[in-house]
Amino acid sequence: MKIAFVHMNSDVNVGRGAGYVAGAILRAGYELTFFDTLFITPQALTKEIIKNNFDVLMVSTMTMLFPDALRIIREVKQKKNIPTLMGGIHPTIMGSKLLETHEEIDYLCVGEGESMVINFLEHLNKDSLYDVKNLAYRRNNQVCISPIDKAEDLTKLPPFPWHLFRNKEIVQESTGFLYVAATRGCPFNCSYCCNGVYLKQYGKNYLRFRTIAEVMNELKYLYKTYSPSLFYFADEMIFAKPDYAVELFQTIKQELNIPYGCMARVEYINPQIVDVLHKTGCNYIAMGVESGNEEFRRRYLNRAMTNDQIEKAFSMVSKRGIFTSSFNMIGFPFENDDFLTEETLKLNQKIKPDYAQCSIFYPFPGTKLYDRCIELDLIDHQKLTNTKDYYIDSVLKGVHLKEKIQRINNILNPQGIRIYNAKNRNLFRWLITRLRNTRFSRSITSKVPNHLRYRIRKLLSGF
Ligand code: B12
Ligand code: SF4
Repeated sequence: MKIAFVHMNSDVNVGRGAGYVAGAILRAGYELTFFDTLFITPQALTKEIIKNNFDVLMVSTMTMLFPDALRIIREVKQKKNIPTLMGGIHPTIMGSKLLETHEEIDYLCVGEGESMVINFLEHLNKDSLYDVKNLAYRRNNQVCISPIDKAEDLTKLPPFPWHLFRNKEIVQESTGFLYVAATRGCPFNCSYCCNGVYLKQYGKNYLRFRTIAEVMNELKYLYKTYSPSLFYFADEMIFAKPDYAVELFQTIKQELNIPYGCMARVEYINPQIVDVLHKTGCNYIAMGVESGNEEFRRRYLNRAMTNDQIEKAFSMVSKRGIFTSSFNMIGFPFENDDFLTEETLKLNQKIKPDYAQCSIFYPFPGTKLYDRCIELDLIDHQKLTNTKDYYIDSVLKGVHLKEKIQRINNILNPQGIRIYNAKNRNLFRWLITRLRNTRFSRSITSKVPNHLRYRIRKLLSGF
């Protein structure tokens, strides 16, 4: 069976979910052609699919790229009626509703796809197809959903098919970062994040950890093949089991000794963890602030950390010379959004991250804040259909944030986007260490007061 697999993509990044599902198909011995929409126009893609006589069309998509995914499926279906299966976070959160409104989609994968897709291919065109778990389908003009399977056993995942992606997607050109993942899931349920959908589907079992040996094998292969300057753990919550994170980072130090970065919630940052991060080569940490107003965060974003915790976490990390980045959001569906933004600015000015990232609230279906937007009829559906990322403007009715986000970005990052470059930084660190150890520089630095020394280090750490 010949499968056309389309990864809907809008950024130079490896699609982790699409990759694992494609990897499972390849491991099972099927013929698969992988298309990444970043590198092929919808017209050329449709042509290729028709020309090559594929038996099945599979598409992986996020919410913002769903309209484009639908267009591709529709075009293919008009010319050749092959079965279509759509998977990814969007079908997962929308469930059977998508089949009710879009007749060009035949099947949906609702939830994780590695086991499901193999069962699907084995049972396609048979009556037993309806026993396949995580499947939404039509039968006798009715839309049905089969039961959800248990969460994937991460020790049984297929090898990640890095070869399906281009080198420029694998290692970010501007930073030298290579995104990897050691875990799946997050125990929290922020009101704007889709993680809650997975929690509802799978319960606590959704949070899983790959074995450290497997992660290390992958990192060694990646290091040898792509020589990134930093491995970035884009895991939702790698610190959910702090002992696991500590062991992983120590093993990276012992066996590879190359810099790494990760995302963290401030609640997990304490002196012991920071010490481990510093000693094991953590060079970059991104932590969520989202809103500077503690009460708003707790009541409406379901994020219970205090401002004091945020301040302490950023201070502990940056004192160790680790590059810090904060995640922030504006354009919340509440009347006091301008006030909230001011609070967010104030908090960022206190914590002084090396870089402050700011996005505009986007209502993802399946989240609490989406429900609020629907209830109050706040969404401009035209804007929603045309929005492909959440840095440009709001999708709420009558809300225009283009100028505001520019202003905020200028205030938050007066030096512009400070691209972290691990290669330059390592060279720089090496030079500094060398210079610091000469008798001349020791005699000079001993005369510099402590608070100034910290400032200079902070200034230099951006390079
Ligand atoms: C890591 C991550 C990133 C990384 C890497 C993204 C990537 N391409 O893998 C980075 C930082 C680059 C990133 C960027 C963005 N991200 Co992001 N990201 C995540 C995060 C934290 C984990 C995603 C992940 O790897 N999950 C694990 C994989 C294995 O799960 P999965 O992708 O769902 O795939 C499984 C199933 O869906 C299914 N499946 C997937 N495809 C297919 C296809 C078929 C045929 C089948 C059968 C099954 C199937 O099987 C997979 C394996 O089990 C999630 C949070 C979350 N809780 O999911 C957000 C999340 C996916 N990101 C989100 C967003 C919005 C973005 C951006 C658009 C942000 C922006 N720039 O504006 C960009 C878009 C990037 C792009 N490629 O276009 C949203 C998406 C919301 C939505 N409903 O679409 C999420 C859910 C966070 C949130 N806000 O709630 N992201
Ligand atoms: S901590 Fe991050 S990944 Fe977890 S629910 Fe909140 S926003 Fe989503």
